[in-house]
Amino acid sequence: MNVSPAAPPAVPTHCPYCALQCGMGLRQRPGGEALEVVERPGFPVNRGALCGKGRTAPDLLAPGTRLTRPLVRRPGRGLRPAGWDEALDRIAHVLSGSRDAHGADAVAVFGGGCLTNEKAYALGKFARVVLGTSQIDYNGRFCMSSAAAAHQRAFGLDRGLPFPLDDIPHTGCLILVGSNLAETMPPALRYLTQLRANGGKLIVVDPRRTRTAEQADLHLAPRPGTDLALALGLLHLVVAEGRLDEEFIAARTSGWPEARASVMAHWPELVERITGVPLPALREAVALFCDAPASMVLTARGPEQHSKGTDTVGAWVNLCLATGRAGRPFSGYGCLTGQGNGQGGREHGQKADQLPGYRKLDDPAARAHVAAVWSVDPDALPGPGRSAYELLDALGGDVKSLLLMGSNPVVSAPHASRITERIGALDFLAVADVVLSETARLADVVLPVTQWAEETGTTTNLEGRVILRRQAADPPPGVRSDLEVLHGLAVRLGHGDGFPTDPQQVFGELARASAGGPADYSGISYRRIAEEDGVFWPCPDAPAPDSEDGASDARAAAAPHPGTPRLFLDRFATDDGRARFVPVAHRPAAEEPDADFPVLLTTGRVLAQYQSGAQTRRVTELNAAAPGPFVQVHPLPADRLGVSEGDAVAVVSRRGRAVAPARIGTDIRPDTVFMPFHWPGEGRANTVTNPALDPVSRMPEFKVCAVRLEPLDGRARAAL
Ligand SMILES: Nc1nc2c(c(=O)[nH]1)N[C@H]1C(S)=C(S)[C@@H](COP(=O)(O)OP(=O)(O)OC[C@H]3O[C@@H](n4cnc5c(=O)[nH]c(N)nc54)[C@H](O)[C@@H]3O)O[C@H]1N2
Ligand SMILES: Nc1nc2c(c(=O)[nH]1)N[C@H]1C(S)=C(S)[C@@H](COP(=O)(O)OP(=O)(O)OC[C@H]3O[C@@H](n4cnc5c(=O)[nH]c(N)nc54)[C@H](O)[C@@H]3O)O[C@H]1N2
Ligand code: SF4
Ligand SMILES: [Mo]
Repeated sequence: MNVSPAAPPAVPTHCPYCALQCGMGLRQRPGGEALEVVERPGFPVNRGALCGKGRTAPDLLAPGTRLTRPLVRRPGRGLRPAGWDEALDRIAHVLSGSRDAHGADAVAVFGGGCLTNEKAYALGKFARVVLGTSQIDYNGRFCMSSAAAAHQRAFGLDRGLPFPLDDIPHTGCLILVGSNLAETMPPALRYLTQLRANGGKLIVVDPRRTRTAEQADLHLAPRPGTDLALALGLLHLVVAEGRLDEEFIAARTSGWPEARASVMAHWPELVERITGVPLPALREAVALFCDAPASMVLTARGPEQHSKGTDTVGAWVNLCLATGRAGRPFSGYGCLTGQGNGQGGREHGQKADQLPGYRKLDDPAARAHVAAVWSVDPDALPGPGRSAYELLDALGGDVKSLLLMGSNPVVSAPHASRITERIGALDFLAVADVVLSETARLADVVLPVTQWAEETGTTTNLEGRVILRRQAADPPPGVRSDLEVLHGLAVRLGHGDGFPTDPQQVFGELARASAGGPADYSGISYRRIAEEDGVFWPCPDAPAPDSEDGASDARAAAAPHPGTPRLFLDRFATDDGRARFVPVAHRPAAEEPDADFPVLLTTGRVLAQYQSGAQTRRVTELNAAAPGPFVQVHPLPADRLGVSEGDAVAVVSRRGRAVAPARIGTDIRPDTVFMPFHWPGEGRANTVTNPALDPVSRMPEFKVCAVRLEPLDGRARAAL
């Protein structure tokens, strides 16, 4: 009898891509080297479901797809393979030379939200302790920084969702603002389906009729860049219709009188004119939101990636506060974080103004605490540095050398031709990546690093749930982990002791550094994460708080802190425990249409590609599903231009032009075109986008700029 050997057990882990961090199992294919993905139905967030990116993620591990040897540039020529010692020696030599010649801030570090908590923590420590530079920031600045800033202002704490996704089906009405969940986090669609099955209502706010908008009871399609006016208009109607929750406002908030004044200046007819959303639809939205016993607002990049993103999110938060839809079960405001570790990546110190545990770099007590964990003098820690775009924009000026880990700004930064030129003006660029990205191609040294399935580490998903990615395969020879890279450089720069390569050891130090901070991980361990399907921060190293009736019997006192799935139910994280209304007023985008540039461009994502595409463009199945860029355009402007489906069109802004085939359909506003940003070359959307920054979050205006469309023969049709 032929008995086939039992399939090896699958290693429970998580997807390498987005912030949903879907649970998956990885196991060796029978008889083969390659890994296969199997369902992990027990993990609560996705219950086994995966999108195509998750399913095909093992393709990233294939030799030929990924880097396996360090590369070093021959002076004035191409990259050649090199040994690790040569590559690391070269980086250490040049970075210390830059520092000696031009000062510590001549060396910069740029990180990414794809890095595990351990890596993000080690990178921030490396910049401050080994390099002594203030010049560190990361791509999360381009992602959810506006929502993070608004969270801090209103609630005193920034965690993307203040409740688990599991709460969504139990709310009565959800307003989803500028999130195309159906393409950007497909397994999360089930929460919307359950919500509607339970009788709850879904409102989607998006200038395009997306696959997500198709699920909605009500779709509002505002002009890009007008969500601030929209939220103020809805709140105006709330006041006018007597729907305020005065009791909640009095008991749990501050600042309403000041906020009210600005709300009353945004009367509905004005808002209708600014946004293009008809008044009856505004009224219907208010009725759905307020008639429900509980309701939520979730924002994503649509309203956030603007030069007024922080105020816009503030306006949506105000709507929740004024109606008593925050700090209560199944109600509240949340932001759908984007990258795999977009949440944890913004907590542990790779951000320009930050120390681990979401501490502030300019807070003397925070400096003292973290300096003690790092065994350094607090006065030796540099101060806050520049934000991501400002840092990239300064390359080749006072910043001479850059170490980049986990980002591909040549494709993903706004005004990318300018940033590519600044990268070219550097004395020296070192890139650690898993693939030879467009940015790595410009480097002087490229370091091939291990990736998700080849290493262990934690990420923090969009709910604030700290989870564990486990190693499921050996890395190929020649590849080292980011932690090993930082260790190797630290040793060469005289700081060998502080940079262990074992992720669990790094996590232990991170947990201590975070103790007592807003994002307190000190009660979290790899063991607990494994046993509990993740642990929600804050989770101090302390006994469980007293039970509700105030009793604290010996057993409860001995139990560890359970973590915090739901925030703000008793108090907000501000000094007085009250949520703060912020008075905000609508203002135009940094660039409004005019005679020369009469159309609005907005940008975003498609299902099968991820971010700069550095990874997903290398996966055959995904590339077949989404092979290249396109310009989504309404038939009215297309007809006026004489453009048919598939015709190449140039999208021209004050910064440059991108060319891609037209995709014509009525699922977008006639005054707006949309481009995904996943591709380099002539179809690169970011050649065109506007780097105007939000004054608080320093978020660039990816989601709106003024353009004109030209059919490819160059005929400019300003008449559009
Ligand atoms: N397939 C895929 N999934 C991803 C990613 C990916 O690259 N590909 N990236 C991950 C990351 S890092 C992130 S940040 C998330 C992003 O997730 P999302 O925010 O869902 O993605 P986007 O496509 O950038 O933008 C969402 C929607 O905003 C709309 N929009 C544009 N301008 C405006 C506006 O002014 N107002 C409003 N209300 N809406 C507007 C767009 O039409 C778009 O449908 O996705 C994550 N998941
Ligand atoms: N026009 C426009 N531009 C945008 C946006 C938009 O909506 N419109 N969205 C913005 C947003 S929200 C984001 S998040 C950014 C993202 O844009 P990028 O910062 O470019 O993000 P990725 O493409 O994910 O690049 C990550 C790089 O790190 C590598 N990598 C992955 N894992 C690891 C690791 O563990 N270690 C190391 N060393 N490298 C690793 C990948 O191979 C890849 O090359 O794009 C922004 N740009
Ligand atoms: S939704 Fe996000 S985490 Fe889940 S499988 Fe797709 S890319 Fe991975
Ligand atoms: Mo993002």
